[in-house]
Amino acid sequence: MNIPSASGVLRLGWPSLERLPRSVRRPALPQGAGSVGIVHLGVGNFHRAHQAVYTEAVLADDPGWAIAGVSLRRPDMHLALAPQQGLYTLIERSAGQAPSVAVIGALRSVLVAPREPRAVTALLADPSVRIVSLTITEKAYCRDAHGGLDLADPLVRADVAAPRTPTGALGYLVEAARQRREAGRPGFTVLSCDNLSGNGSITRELLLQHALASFAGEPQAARDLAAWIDAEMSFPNGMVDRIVPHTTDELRAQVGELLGVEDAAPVATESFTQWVLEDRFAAGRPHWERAGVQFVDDVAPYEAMKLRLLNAAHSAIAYLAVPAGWATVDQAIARPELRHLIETFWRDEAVPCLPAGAASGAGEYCSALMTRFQNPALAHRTDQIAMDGSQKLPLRLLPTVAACLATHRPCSRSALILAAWIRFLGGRTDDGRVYTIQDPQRDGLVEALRRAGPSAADRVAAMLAMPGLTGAGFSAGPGLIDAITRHLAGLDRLGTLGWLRQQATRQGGGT
Ligand code: CS2
Repeated sequence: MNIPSASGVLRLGWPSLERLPRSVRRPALPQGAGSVGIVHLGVGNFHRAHQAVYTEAVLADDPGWAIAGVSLRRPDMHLALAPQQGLYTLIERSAGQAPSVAVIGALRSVLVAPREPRAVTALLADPSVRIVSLTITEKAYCRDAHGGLDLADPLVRADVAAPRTPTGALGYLVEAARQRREAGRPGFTVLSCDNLSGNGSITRELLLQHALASFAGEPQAARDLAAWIDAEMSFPNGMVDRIVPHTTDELRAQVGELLGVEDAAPVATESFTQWVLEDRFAAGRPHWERAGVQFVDDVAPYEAMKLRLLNAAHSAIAYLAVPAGWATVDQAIARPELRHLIETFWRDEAVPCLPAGAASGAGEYCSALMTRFQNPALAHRTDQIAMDGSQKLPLRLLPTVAACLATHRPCSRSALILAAWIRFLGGRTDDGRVYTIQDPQRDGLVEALRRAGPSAADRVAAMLAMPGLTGAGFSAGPGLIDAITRHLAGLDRLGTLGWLRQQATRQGGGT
């Protein structure tokens, strides 16, 4: 049955595939072929443009690894994809190249956990599922200021209090493990695809803590479950990389025109893509190496390079661009003053502070990054990257700051980025327009800034005192505090562009 959309245009789906232009790549397997071997928690655009695409590329040879998606909160993805039988358009756009368009069939369904929690646990406990992958964003790992499981987090508290009816990702994984163990079924691989350094190791640690806390009333059972998880499941570390903007109405309209049918959830991305994984899979894996996944013994150098160069620069761009009113990354980086900041941040602070083993090839890596940031075809919004700074900055920027401090290296650019974040939290552009701040710690941050008042020094002190921001092993000394304060006062006084200009014309500039 062809499903017409509200506008009367035919909807993307198996029946309408034959109408698509020849140039559009079709799904690897015919309708209904293959079976689910992966459950993915957190089906957003990143998953659909990254892991699902690698999987799609090998499904013809490996048909047992199709993906069942789970949304842990909102029904949007289910609502968009169910009428399309899970199919969606992937459009790869790079500057000066014709876009490449494909319909992806690897994602078979999307369950909405709050609506069908039992179906989700049953799926996770099904022995044909051998990998459970995650893109749940940094905040959903529920870590405390020291990186352990935050037992005070409302999600963790609820799941620990009622472990058989979980709501959070960790709670679901614990319950799946418990059910599998009880039923004598094998464990599975948990594959974190979020931007945390040591994402697999962190997930393992949090899951063990969650399991122990969940059955704290039966200590022996809790220990047995944790031991089973440790023995039967695996948690490879991985580095994922692809820039994937949110879907806009404009993209939907463009894809509709290109395809001649309507897709409610197309996803656009760049042609660049990278996935580096440790090859520790408890119950097998697809032949992802055939699709370009790099399997290595140690992901840490790749992760450090990506988080501290790409993601840190992204956040720097976002916190300067949003107050300046530069809507997209390519627009922002076209400003020579901002480009200068990013290039000197890389050259003088981030690259020299990379751990041994990560720095080789950093020069070429940075120039390739600049080209990716300049891609005008992506229209990657700066307010998308600006979300959740309290969760992201400790992972992507603070390791560089900590390494600079430890080696007595000036870190004025990092200080400027931190100042930009504090100013961004003020919620007003340079010309006084109000914007929304999205951050799980928003209320606390905004309230702390309000109490601090207008003085730059007081605002910096208030932010550095926030639990979790600076985390374990990092303490800002007077030099760094002064540098952040000077940049914040400068941004307040001259506005984003004025202050960046002044900085760009100065040479050096230590903390
Ligand atoms: C970005 C990332 O929004 C953000 O925080 O820095 O999503 C970034 O685009 C990806 O990590 C690129 O691989």
